[in-house]
Amino acid sequence: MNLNCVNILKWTEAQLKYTCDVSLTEATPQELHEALGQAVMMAISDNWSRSKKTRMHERKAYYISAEYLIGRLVYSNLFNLGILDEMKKLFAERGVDLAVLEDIEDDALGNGGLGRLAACFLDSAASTNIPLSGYGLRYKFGLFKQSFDGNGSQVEKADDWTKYGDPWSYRRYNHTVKIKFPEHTVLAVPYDVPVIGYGTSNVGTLRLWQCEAEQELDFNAFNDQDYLRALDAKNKAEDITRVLYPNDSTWEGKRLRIKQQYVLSSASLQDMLRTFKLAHGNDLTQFSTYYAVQLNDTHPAMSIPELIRLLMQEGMNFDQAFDVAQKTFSYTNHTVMGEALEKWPLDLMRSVVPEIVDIICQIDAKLKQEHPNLFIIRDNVAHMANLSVYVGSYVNGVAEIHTQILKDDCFKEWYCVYPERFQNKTNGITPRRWIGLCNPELTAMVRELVGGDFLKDLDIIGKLKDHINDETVTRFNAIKRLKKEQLCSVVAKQEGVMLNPDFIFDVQVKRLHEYKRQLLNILAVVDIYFRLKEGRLPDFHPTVYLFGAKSAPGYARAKAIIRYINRVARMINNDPAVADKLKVVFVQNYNCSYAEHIIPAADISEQISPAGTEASGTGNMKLMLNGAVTLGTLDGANVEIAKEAGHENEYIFGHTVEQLRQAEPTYYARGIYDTNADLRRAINTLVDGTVPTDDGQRDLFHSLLDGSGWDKADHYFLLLDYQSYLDAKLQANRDYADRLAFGRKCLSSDRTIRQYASEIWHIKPTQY
Ligand code: 26Q
Repeated sequence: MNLNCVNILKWTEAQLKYTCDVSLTEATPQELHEALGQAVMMAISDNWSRSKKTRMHERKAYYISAEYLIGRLVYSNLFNLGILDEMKKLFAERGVDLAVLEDIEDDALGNGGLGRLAACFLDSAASTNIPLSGYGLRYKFGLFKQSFDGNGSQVEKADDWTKYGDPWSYRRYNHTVKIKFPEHTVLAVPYDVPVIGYGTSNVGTLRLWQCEAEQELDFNAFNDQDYLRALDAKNKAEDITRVLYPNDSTWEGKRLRIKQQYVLSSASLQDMLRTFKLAHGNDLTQFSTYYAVQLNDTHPAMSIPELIRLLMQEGMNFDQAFDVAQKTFSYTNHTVMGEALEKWPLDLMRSVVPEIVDIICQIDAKLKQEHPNLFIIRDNVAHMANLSVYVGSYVNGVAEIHTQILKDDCFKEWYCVYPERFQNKTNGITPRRWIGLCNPELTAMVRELVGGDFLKDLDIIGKLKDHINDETVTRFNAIKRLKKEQLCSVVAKQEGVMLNPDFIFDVQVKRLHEYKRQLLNILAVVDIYFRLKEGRLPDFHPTVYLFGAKSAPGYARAKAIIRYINRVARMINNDPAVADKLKVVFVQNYNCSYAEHIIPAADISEQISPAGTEASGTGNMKLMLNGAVTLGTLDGANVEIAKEAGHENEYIFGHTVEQLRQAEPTYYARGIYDTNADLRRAINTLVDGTVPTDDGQRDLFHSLLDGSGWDKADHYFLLLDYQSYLDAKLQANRDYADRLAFGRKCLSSDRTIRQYASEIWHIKPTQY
């Protein structure tokens, strides 16, 4: 895109003058962000409207997702426009360091992997000219902000991300739609966020819905001096999109969550029907000819009955509407864990969306007629995943091994009946944010070595292997060292912990969950600590073990793991005997922006879930792209990474899916505890007072060794995989030397989105 940076600077200055009456150098970071954002929005407006118009009559795809974890937009937008460096220079000449925008908060409208994937997909679609738009919810509060108290406990604070404004969206009140519930009708007001592609003039759109009341103020109540009641309707409507649910692994049957999902579904489909009629007229049987809709997990699955309802309202009969819905929708599954699958009690659902329940019942009746062994409704509970497989064209998993498990286990009966519907689409990441933006130093080096723009075609990074020699290894190490220094100053500022950039940086960053086994990692660190003190690890290369993770606020065990890691960190960091060998740090409020500092500095990437539990993982890809070696199990996308990466970049340990299946029936965790003295000593610190602990760690101890209630001991096989994990961890530590660690093949979301476009949505890129 040919943008005039000088104009953007001038517009920024003008905005600052007439909205805040300040000059460039007087402006706060927030004022500067607001003004610069508005200037960029002006600069792209022509391209944005041209992109929309050109596509009006074409077949398009829509991504419906309850979450978009887009992170901070200001740098990535300037980067994708190709003007980040020039704008930095221009501002610097005027005495303003654009680094002050590091204070600007992330857009954290998502929990983790699934939400970040949605954001990567939008970036990739825009950058590869694939006609894809996103629909989502504009939560007033995004994912909570995390800090740790003196106890090492997680403390949550509301994330009021728009408090200084939001320059990256336009409110489009004229496209507001109404959403009906039995007790009230609310407005869904769209906010449009431009999705700026890299190396293209194409601008995509993310449309986020915000709930508002039809009548903000009840004047009768107001006149009666009943001020609370006067605002009742306003609050009740705004409550729906007030806050993002902070769970990412256990499903909770909450009324408000149904309301959110229904607003997302109904508003998006009403909007699509409106644009369909504008472009193609009133013959809605043609809807699926022009629109393909991807459901990001089952969170938007009510879209299926809602489309059927809307089409019937327009005069179609059930069978016709069913047929259109089936051709329109496809569903992506992101988990194999039963407790995460959405199962709505019909009574609860009926009290919120009665007409939707009626339609689900009709769909279920049709299914049971065709296939008596399959079900959507059972025991008065609606299984949203089954609904999505039945009324959809395709269902996909997010890594090869995950898709195989869907076929073999989760949807076995469905796969027998509809084998042609099942596909794999291995996740990917956008190389723009995850190397171009966060690691400009490494980007410059790779560009020079492989020639051509690997940010547009990540496959050419494979050419790097022809360039591994003493000189490139030295350059790579200098860059890694620089990124560690940069991270050290961030960590010093944010956490008050001093780290040494000469240490190995061993990193585990992802949501906190038992299955992700942060506890396995820290137990091994405790073991290493004791061994170091005994002088049993003479050639140990000094290492920082860095953790970043948020726990769902109601997930007691995950919170107990956080407290334990923090207390272990305090013990180790205060022990002068290991000061030159070992540091542990758990950073607060791990989010997209923190990731952009941590990932380029990592040497070792911990991907240690038991085989068969992590659907894909995407952090694994980001770390590999920045030259970290993977310490991981054969789980999720690790399997595909391992196949391609070259064994020098991979430390694989632990049981495979097959081996776990075999071991499970007779697995006895306590047997391992009894025979492995080092492991026993580490586990005992959960209860023996070496580390200050509480009932939470006592519960962890028993969950590992005894199980509780119906839960088996060591559900996630920490003890079973322990020895091979420790061996691999120490091997990686010993091997650490000067080398250029680089996956030969990296997984780009450009490739993923191309595969969705051609194999699921049947759409082609459109050039401008
Ligand atoms: C559901 C109902 C009620 C409240 C919350 C939820 C909910 C919200 C978010 C359930 C799950 C999530 C998020 C899941 C998620 O992030 N899964 C991850 O998706 C990534 C992208 O495919 C994969 O790489 C990860 O393996 C997977 O864990």
